[in-house]
Amino acid sequence: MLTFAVLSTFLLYAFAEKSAVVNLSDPSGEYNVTGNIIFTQLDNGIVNITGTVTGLTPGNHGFHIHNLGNLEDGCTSTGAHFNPHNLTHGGPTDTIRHVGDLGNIVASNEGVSVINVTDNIIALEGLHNIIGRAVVVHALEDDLGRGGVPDSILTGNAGARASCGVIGILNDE
Ligand SMILES: *[C@@H]1O[C@H](CO)[C@@H](O)[C@H](O)[C@H]1NC(C)=O
Ligand SMILES: *[C@@H]1O[C@H](CO)[C@@H](O)[C@H](O)[C@H]1NC(C)=O
Ligand SMILES: *[C@@H]1O[C@H](CO)[C@@H](O)[C@H](O)[C@H]1NC(C)=O
Ligand SMILES: *[C@@H]1O[C@H](CO)[C@@H](O)[C@H](O)[C@H]1NC(C)=O
Ligand SMILES: *[C@@H]1O[C@H](CO)[C@@H](O)[C@H](O)[C@H]1NC(C)=O
Ligand SMILES: [Cu+2]
Ligand SMILES: [Zn+2]
Repeated sequence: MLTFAVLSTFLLYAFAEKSAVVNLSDPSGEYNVTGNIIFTQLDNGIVNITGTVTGLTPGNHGFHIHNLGNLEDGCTSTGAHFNPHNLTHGGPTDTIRHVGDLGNIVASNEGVSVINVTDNIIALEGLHNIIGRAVVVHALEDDLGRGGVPDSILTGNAGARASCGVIGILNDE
């Protein structure tokens, strides 16, 4: 009986993966972009990002973790990109990037983006922990720092904030 209890506790810890969730909405009412995204930290530390965003214009849309989980003034009050190392803006596979730089999501002609990617930099614990911060989906494409305009190295020049939500704990076992 004791052996069973010890073994089942071990199995629970071995297979439980920490996860977080965000429910995206458009407080401004201008874009009507909504969605739901789940972040799961895998055993190797990589974070799996899955979910769906709807109501987008077709094509690429900047997809970032912003610094603050504050929606007091809509998506505006989520602050700048989550950037604990004070680096310049980049793309998700760049060495020089904000921790929050997740690149673009791609919407179909119906305005739907199905997300199923991984990221090596964001985390659900420690210095790169995104829980309590915000996801922002932008009206325009993120140029990944390569657009050559002043905003490229700050924000990717991705335009207005079309949807956002605060990241919460889904499972922390
Ligand atoms: C997201 O939040 C809205 C309320 O703001 C709610 O109506 C909707 O059901 C939520 N969606 C999910 C998938 O939790
Ligand atoms: C927002 O989008 C939903 C479905 O994506 C649609 O049913 C609704 O009419 C839209 N509302 C506005 C104000 O565009
Ligand atoms: C990420 O999660 C999705 C949905 O559960 C799954 O299909 C996919 O295989 C996962 N990716 C990895 C790398 O674990
Ligand atoms: C961040 O870096 C910029 C230069 O890229 C510098 O001007 C600024 O002082 C730095 N801020 C902090 C808090 O280190
Ligand atoms: C996510 O992508 C992986 C391959 O990278 C695939 O095996 C898996 O079925 C996809 N899951 C979903 C829910 O689309
Ligand atoms: Cu952003
Ligand atoms: Zn950035």
